[in-house]
Amino acid sequence: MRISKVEAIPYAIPYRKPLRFASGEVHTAEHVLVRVHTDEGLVGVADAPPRPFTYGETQASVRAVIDELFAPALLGESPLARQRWHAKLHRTVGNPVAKAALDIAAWDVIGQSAGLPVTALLGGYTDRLRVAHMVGFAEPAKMVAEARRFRDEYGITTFKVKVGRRPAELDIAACRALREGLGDEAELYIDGNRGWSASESARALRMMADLDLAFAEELNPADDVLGRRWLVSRCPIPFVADESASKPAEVARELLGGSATAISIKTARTGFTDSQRVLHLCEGLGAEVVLGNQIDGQLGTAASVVFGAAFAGTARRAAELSNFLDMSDDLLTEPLRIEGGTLLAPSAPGLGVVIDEDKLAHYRLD
Ligand code: MUC
Ligand code: MG
Repeated sequence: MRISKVEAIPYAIPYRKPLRFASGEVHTAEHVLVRVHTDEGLVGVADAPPRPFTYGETQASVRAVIDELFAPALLGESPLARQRWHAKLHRTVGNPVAKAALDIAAWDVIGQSAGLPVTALLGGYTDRLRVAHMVGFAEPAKMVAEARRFRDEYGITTFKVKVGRRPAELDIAACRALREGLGDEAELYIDGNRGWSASESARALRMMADLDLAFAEELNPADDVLGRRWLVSRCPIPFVADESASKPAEVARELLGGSATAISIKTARTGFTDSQRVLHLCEGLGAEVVLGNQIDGQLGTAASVVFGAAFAGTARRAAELSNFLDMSDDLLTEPLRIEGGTLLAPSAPGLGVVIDEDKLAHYRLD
């Protein structure tokens, strides 16, 4: 079986409600649907959600790098020869989201050809994950109302709160309101998306010391490695690297250098192959992992749950899988459903999802 065609299809679906955070805001899912075809007629799919403010990739750049550089490298290769074609892709240092989507789409093909769900092929640990919801910037009362709605409608009790505004009192008030509004049983953690300096972060953590936060994620600039090491040395809770550890080598650097104690794994940037490498590094180095969200739609969320359910390390805690619920529409024929605070991994072969061709025709931009 050989890869015979690779498609990179740009599409746009508006959000009902934008997500705002310290490094940017997202109003429309301007993503790229990636399809890997084989000479045996199988088609694997994956979503590439460009995040210009994080990795510098845009919808146009994802499409161009796939069409001009990565697709030619994959054509004629066996989808199974992952280490072979990964070696070609990784000659390019950047473009993580484009590479990850190709990896996931190839795994979809592999699963379909084996007649097995990819989650079983990867590890088969469980069939579901507990869900955490990411709450973006708003007035504290609105943030509490949103979290309560997700708790009451979907059974979600873990919330990641976006912080990193100035003055930090804005975020401290929001976190306090969430703790008071949700009670002790809710699990809360914060993500600064690099918005504060190391000393501002330390001060904010001190002022929130009574809020029982589970984690703090990427509070200061990703390049401020020494500042983060200083911060981590006085942080009483696990400190999650997200943007500062977007690939396996950076994960090793951050953990061994003492500038992170936990890692966010995002399949949208490390696919399945490199997400496994990240997970195994974390297991070896004794770091917890959080299955993160890159503001994914349903297709990206399906990939996250397929990966996360495969391993004990990623299934241990609630995974960020719910922000697709804020999109006005999506591309799958069978919508993902969060019930009782959990999301099931699709059980059909491959990724187990089917693209609705009418919706794709409606939302595609090419
Ligand atoms: C997160 O964890 O930071 C916001 C920006 C991005 O790339 O992902 C989201 C969530
Ligand atoms: Mg983050």
